[in-house]
Amino acid sequence: PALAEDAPIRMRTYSLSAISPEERASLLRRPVLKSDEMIAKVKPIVEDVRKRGDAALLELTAKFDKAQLSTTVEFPPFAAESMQLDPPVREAIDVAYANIHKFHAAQAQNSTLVVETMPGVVCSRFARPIARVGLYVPGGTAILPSTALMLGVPAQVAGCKEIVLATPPRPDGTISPEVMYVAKLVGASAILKAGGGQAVAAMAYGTETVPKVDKIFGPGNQWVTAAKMLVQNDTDALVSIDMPAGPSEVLVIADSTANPAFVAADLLSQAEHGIDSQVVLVTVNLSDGQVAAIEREVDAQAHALSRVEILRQSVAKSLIVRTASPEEAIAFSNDYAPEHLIMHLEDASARVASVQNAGSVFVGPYTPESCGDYASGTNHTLPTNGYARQFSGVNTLSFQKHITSQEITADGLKGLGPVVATLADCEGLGAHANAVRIRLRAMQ
Ligand code: HSO
Ligand code: ZN
Repeated sequence: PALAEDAPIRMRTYSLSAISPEERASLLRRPVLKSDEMIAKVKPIVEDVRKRGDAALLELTAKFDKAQLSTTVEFPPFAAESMQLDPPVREAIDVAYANIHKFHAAQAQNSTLVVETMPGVVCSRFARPIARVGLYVPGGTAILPSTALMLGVPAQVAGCKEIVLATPPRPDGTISPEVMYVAKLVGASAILKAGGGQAVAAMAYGTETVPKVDKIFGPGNQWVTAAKMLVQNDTDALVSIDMPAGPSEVLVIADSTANPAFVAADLLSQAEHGIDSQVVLVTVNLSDGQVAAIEREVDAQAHALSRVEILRQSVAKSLIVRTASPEEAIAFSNDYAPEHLIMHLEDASARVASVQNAGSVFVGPYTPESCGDYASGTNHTLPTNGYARQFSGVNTLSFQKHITSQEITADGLKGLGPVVATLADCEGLGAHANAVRIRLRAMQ
């Protein structure tokens, strides 16, 4: 139902001390994502691209993106006219690129781990880049050069040989100059002008012109997510994905030292992403008046923002949870496992130690999530939907895999061989035992 234009933009409020364990559990749950249904819907699209390749891709791009293309892929060098930017924008992208590069280069694991587990038994582990990666940069209601940076820089730093950047074209068939400029900076080897499930399918299987990739990264709408899940489960595609994605989220913890205007601004910055964005404010020992001050700020700032229509809907679905201590607030946050956690707390730095589940943490009054979204250096592709319990955000290691290796000396085998032969006998695997004993005998 349409919400009245002059209606206050406000969240629902709960007190943790006044609700049942069942109600608390329901506050932790995200709206159900119907992944089975979406996978069934996207399947014909994925199949079509797998079977008919470029022809299907061109038809689907004409249908969904209203762009009539003669070819969906562009290879470097990309035309300078396609990336003309105002100098301040270009300089801002350059600073963001440098910071993200610095932080992600520091994460690369380039040294070999070597451990002698027993005398003469040396085990090692080293990293290699995933050779071919596909990066999905969403189109939709906002252009997202920042997402191109967040996926492209770690791919570049990890040393991936082929970097295919997919993004839906504009109706005139072009890609935004900001995204094109980032594609050049990160050394993309191809631009796929397609979106949705069709782009994912093209990268998973390859087409006449689209290079097949080994791993697909990036956020996207339900179609993109469903297609990623589908191709990941197809052994013919032989492709993996970064993580399951859902609508964006932030959880903000605020005590009485928090500036209500800053808190409201942080909530709204995440709420503007889409009508399904989740924002949660967890207050610590705030009086009714202090909570009301934040609510007034949310309402006032929201009405002055360009995406007020999105905010009206996302804020209405959002929560305020009142707690009586920082421990209780952080425990709630750990159970919620937010994509982003912002701490407006007196002793915010010291409290980070008690964070168990979150995609990325923003500490203290001068650390808006916006900085991590764009340019401080951390990645903004983060686990949503509670997946911060078991997933890390995208990072340099997401673009590398590890190979283990071992080298055993003759003396080493004299020590370890009998152990292995005993275990092989115990499993009834005589050939395994034999591969050891044949050597032990030869050494006698
Ligand atoms: N907050 C988003 C990332 C983003 N913000 C892109 C602005 N541009 C991830 O949840
Ligand atoms: Zn954002």
